[in-house]
Amino acid sequence: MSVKELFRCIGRTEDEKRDKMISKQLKKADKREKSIIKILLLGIAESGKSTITKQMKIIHINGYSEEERRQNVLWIRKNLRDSILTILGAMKRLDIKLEDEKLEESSNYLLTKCIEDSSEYPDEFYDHTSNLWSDKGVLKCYKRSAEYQLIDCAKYFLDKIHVIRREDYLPTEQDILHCRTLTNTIQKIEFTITENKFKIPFHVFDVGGQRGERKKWIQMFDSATAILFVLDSSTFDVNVRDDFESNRLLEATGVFEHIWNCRFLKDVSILLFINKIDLLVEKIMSGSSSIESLLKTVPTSHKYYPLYEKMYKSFNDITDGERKYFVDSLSMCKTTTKTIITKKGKKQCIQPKVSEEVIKTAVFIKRVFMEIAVSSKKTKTGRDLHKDHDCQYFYTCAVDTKNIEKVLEGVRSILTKNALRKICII
Ligand SMILES: Nc1nc2c(ncn2[C@@H]2O[C@H](COP(=O)(O)OP(=O)(O)O)[C@@H](O)[C@H]2O)c(=O)[nH]1
Ligand SMILES: [Mg+2]
Repeated sequence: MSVKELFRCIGRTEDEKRDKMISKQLKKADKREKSIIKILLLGIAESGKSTITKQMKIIHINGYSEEERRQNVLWIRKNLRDSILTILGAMKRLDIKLEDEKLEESSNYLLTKCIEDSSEYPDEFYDHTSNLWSDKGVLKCYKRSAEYQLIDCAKYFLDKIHVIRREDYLPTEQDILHCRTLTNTIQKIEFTITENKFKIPFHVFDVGGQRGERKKWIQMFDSATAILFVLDSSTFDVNVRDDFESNRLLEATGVFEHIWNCRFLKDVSILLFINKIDLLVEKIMSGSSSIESLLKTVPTSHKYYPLYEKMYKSFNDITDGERKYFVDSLSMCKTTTKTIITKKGKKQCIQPKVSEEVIKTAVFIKRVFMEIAVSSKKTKTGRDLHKDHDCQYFYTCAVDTKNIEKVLEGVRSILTKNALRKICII
């Protein structure tokens, strides 16, 4: 072999070595890419998507630093202001009077001086709000909040005015979980979970749920591993914000059906979070609303009337399994527990018994959505569109870290098994 040939040979070997290395790296990158679990949080506005993202940060990343907690102060004070202004506005519309007439001055102050967004809240603001919040008329209007649009955290923050008003107020994690902020950009959080000694990366995307924001969802569908569809179970008697014609549960049903039948998601499983079960319990137990009254307000010509009517016909007929699943999920919620003093004078946390009506309502809502998810749909070529994906449901309370921790454990185990199977590890 001539020296020239020898050099050519060495060159080829180097090229081959490099090619081999590149292909190895590409395979590794592909494996890593495939192993990423990409979760999209979808659902209509105010269903609890951002709260679930916050819980993931608390459970899987390192929670909220002092600085991050401080950044929420202004949002919380704004939540407080929005809450009292909404209630006072609704009192006028619903013609509910203040019990203490002297508080008219407080109401006028807030309705005239505090309507602009502000970063400063003077002492008078807190004094007037605090006085009004203890008025029976204001409370009566708060209890009728299904008839107007009030943020869910209203009571939580109004009960804490004395803390929130302090100059050195630093929100707790619970305060952050209750804080309502508007999501109008796509937010992403990343964390890693170790399963069978393999590090599995999770990328979670939180999007806006308002009608205008839903157009942006489709760009996220590519390479999604799972959809986490969040549904507010407590507002079956409330209309969509800015649309007094449209019921929130019906709107969520339509969005869910659209996602389930979307051809870009035909092999993406859906995890349905039937959320805000704490508020559902509170609403039904107070006797202020029922599924029966919802059915009475849905026009018989509505697309989903037959589905709702069919599910309502079996309202009293629930299985032991369905009952147990709801009761067990509720027992994981710290939020709904009550503290009692035992005969021996000790404090004890108990989960109060819920009425049959609560359980049946939770089962009714689950059945509506699962009915959509089990119905088959054929493509033009006659294939079953839903052959490669399924839907599993969980009852959740997104503001309850204990409940979400347990639910996410279940979700994680489903998803990591799928991911490891995909990259041929198990
Ligand atoms: N009580 C209660 N409040 C909740 C629950 N989930 C969410 N919220 C509150 O509902 C409001 C809207 O939640 P958010 O996560 O912003 O909804 P998103 O629009 O879907 O992102 C916030 O004030 C949350 O604290 C829940 O399970 N129980
Ligand atoms: Mg959000």
